[in-house]
Amino acid sequence: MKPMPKGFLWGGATADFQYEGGFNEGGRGLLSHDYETDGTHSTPRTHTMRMPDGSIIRPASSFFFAEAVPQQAQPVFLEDQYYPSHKAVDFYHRYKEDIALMAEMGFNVFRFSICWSRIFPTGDEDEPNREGIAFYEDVIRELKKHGMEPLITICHDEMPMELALKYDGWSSRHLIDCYLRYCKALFEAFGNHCRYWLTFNEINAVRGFGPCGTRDSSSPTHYQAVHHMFVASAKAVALGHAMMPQAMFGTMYAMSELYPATCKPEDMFRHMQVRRENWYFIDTMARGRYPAYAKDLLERRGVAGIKMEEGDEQALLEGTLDFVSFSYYRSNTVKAGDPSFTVGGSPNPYLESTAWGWPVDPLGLRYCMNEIYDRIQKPVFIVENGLGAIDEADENGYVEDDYRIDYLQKHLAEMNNAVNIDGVDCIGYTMWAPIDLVSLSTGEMKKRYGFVYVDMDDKGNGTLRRSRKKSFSWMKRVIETNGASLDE
Ligand code: BGP
Repeated sequence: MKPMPKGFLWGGATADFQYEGGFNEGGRGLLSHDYETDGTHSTPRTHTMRMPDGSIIRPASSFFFAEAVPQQAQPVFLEDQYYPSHKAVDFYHRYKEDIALMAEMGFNVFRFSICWSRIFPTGDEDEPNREGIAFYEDVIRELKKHGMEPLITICHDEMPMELALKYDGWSSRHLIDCYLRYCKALFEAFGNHCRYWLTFNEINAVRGFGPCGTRDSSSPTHYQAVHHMFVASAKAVALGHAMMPQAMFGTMYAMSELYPATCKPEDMFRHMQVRRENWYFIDTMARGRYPAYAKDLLERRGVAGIKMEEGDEQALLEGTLDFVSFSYYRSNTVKAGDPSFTVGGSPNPYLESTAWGWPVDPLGLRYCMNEIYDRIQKPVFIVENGLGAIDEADENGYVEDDYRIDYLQKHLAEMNNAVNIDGVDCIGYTMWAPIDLVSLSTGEMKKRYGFVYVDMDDKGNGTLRRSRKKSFSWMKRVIETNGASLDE
């Protein structure tokens, strides 16, 4: 295969509450995800909350599974529950070892998210927490020492718990001010060393209490909250460009490819409508205005309109994105008359699925890159892609993960085709997640993605020892050859 263009960024991606741990160290405040249990007793994973009568409720409020959280419910920690974000896999204390492992593979970029409540413990302070800043300064220094470019996610599906409890999260415009204060602190502290920034993670997929802080996750509340996130992101981009002339901004979108179930015109039309559920986010943020179809989309969702304030439209125009970044794990299929379309969609008879039921579709990645680039005409950046699988490690922690190599080889070859044959401008690729970490949707540890095995089980038992899997040396070779070895 032809190599990828010179300067292509190769690396891995993580998120703070799945990776970092140290939840009560360094002055960190509590985060919305700190109350989520591991997923072993129920899937999806849930928050633990106490009602005034003492009863415990477990609303499913993570990611795609948003349920309403009653007004009176208060988050609580129970002794018989395990809360994975508290320790995660301890990047907080092991970042030097982990970064050295990534450097050994040849990474020249590392995507990580900053924990908002490590910088502003309640989200409402005037000044940032110096200890939190110092931790990330150390991480960035370590990355630079190894020749790696930081790619920073400012907000990965989370917020300080106080902001959810006090203001009902992003349903309040007050969050825009809190977010901008947080961004300004990051740009001041890290701006000289960091070029690539993502304002939000999977903004088109987050919903409900965990990621958005809203107790009511119904569409009118949700799309209003999203508007506040749009304005916050655009203002952050404008501020970032003013403070750091070299900086490039993206927002990250969950971009499973979407296919019509058949060539029946009704299926095609329904496919277009459902695809627009994602374009709604990218079009608005990359072009700087709501698309013409927004009105119809919102009406079909029962949303009478978005409340805008003076200056919002101007802010959207002045803070458009420099590139479009996205996660790609799978594709979905949609057919007319399927009102229950969520992330699962209709089955696709042509594809095999992972142990967690995610259809594996490498060509869909090439399709998706072309689709975005054709429409938006800005560089794309693949910032998440990988295979969650059950790994069996030997006594040395070695895993023969040929299935992971197979998945990545096929996806990376299609990425290479999209660039070298189709002409898509792609900045880089960060694989999810180079070191095993906690699953976002299920809270499990056994759903592993890494090139590096971490000795820990679903309940946090284990030595946390890191060991290289077979895929580690395979990826090293891919990076050494800048992608030319993908057809070996
Ligand atoms: C993305 C999230 C990540 C990550 C990944 C894999 O949607 O941005 O945080 O976890 O999905 O998902 P999971 O961990 O549920 O397997």
